[in-house]
Amino acid sequence: MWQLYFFPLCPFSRKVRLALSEKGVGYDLKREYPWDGGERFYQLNPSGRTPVLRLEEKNVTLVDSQAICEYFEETVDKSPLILGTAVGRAEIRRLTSLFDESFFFDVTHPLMHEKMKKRLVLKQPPDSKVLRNAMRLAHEHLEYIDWLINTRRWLAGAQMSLADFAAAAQISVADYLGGIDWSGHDEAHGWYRVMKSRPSFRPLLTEKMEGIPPPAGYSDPNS
Ligand SMILES: N[C@@H](CCC(=O)N[C@@H](CS)C(=O)NCC(=O)O)C(=O)O
Repeated sequence: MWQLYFFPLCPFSRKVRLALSEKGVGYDLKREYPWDGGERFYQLNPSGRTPVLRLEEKNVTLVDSQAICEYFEETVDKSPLILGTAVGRAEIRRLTSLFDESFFFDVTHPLMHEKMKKRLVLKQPPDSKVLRNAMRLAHEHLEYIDWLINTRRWLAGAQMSLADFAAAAQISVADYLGGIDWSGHDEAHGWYRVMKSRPSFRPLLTEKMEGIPPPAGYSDPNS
């Protein structure tokens, strides 16, 4: 059985969990907080980052959410997530990396640092200026999602793809940390509600990070 080293507010672990669930791949969860520096974890991944996926009986370790998702895309036929023509697959990869990199850098990471790491590890108050800037940038990203959903059925085209899961994974962590304001973003909000109502999303929405309760409505697929 695969074992996923993760923590509840790691957006990249969420992306992997959504992809594994959509593809019907079973796994056990092992909570790992990178800042605690577990020795076994650093042996598996010297960069000290989650997610890490390990198959002990075959001595296989997979690191990096995109490498993990591509591995299962290549080895499991069910529910293709990087699909369509070569041009279509390039668009899926472009948007996946946009959310993994830009959204994470602009929105998720500053929120995680200010509201999670400072609270749990550094014991410092959050910087309201950094939080305001992250929320401003979140609006810009949501505006882009509004535009995408106005022009196509799913983020990267006619079919649901890894781009939708990568984006929803980032947004779900930002939402947990109170960084998402949907006002003025009806299209993006409608798309996110659909993502939230998928069976693959349910376990993520009911999971809590110790010491940080989510806001009201976070786990409700209709809100
Ligand atoms: N590109 C990597 C990024 C992984 C990453 O940045 N993980 C964060 C958690 S969300 C981490 O473990 N950071 C180390 C730390 O916070 O000390 C992926 O897609 O898996």
